[in-house]
Amino acid sequence: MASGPLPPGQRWVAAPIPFDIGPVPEADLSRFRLRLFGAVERPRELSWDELLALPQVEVWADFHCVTGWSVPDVLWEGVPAGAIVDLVRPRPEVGWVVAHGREGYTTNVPYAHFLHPGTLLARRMNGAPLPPEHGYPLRLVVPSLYAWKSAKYLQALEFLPALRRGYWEERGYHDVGDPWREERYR
Ligand SMILES: Nc1nc2c(c(=O)[nH]1)N[C@H]1C(S)=C(S)[C@@H](COP(=O)(O)O)O[C@H]1N2
Ligand SMILES: [Mo]
Repeated sequence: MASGPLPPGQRWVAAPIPFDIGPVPEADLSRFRLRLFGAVERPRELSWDELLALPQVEVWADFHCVTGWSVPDVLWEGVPAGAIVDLVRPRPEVGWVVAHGREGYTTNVPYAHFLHPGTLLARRMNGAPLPPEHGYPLRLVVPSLYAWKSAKYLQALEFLPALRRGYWEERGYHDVGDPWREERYR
């Protein structure tokens, strides 16, 4: 629950600053689908109710944006990434996960970070449903990496053997993005 130390080159702020490549997309839980596909044994498409039936966790984590701000002690609640792994069974050659946002955003996450115990598919933030501008109804949260890897408006996770760059990575952001190593750009 306590905030960790501040990664190099960061400063604390009170709340995350919404950052989007486009307008916040509309959301309708009755039509929600999360597509899980790629190099997996069992591709799946989950409805909102099916997502709620999976294991749920609470994760307290600091949130580090590559532009220099960090938010201490964000409480996230949702489905641990490990439950998704158990469900779809990624093939042994998987090395990357590409997260897709509904508005077209993508980001590539190293599979090793996806497997970190703190990584989750978050439905709630600080005790309430995700606010629209923070990813409603679902976002990936990867606390071990800079915030751009935490894709909002999550609609699909794609498991891949080789690196395929996402939106910011194609534009020069780091493929991994570890804040402790200051992996901002490449
Ligand atoms: N779908 C989607 N997810 C996204 C983005 C985006 O534009 N679209 N921006 C990323 C970036 S660059 C950052 S810094 C964080 C910001 O999270 P926040 O908007 O909740 O503060 O979201 C990340 N996730
Ligand atoms: Mo960002």
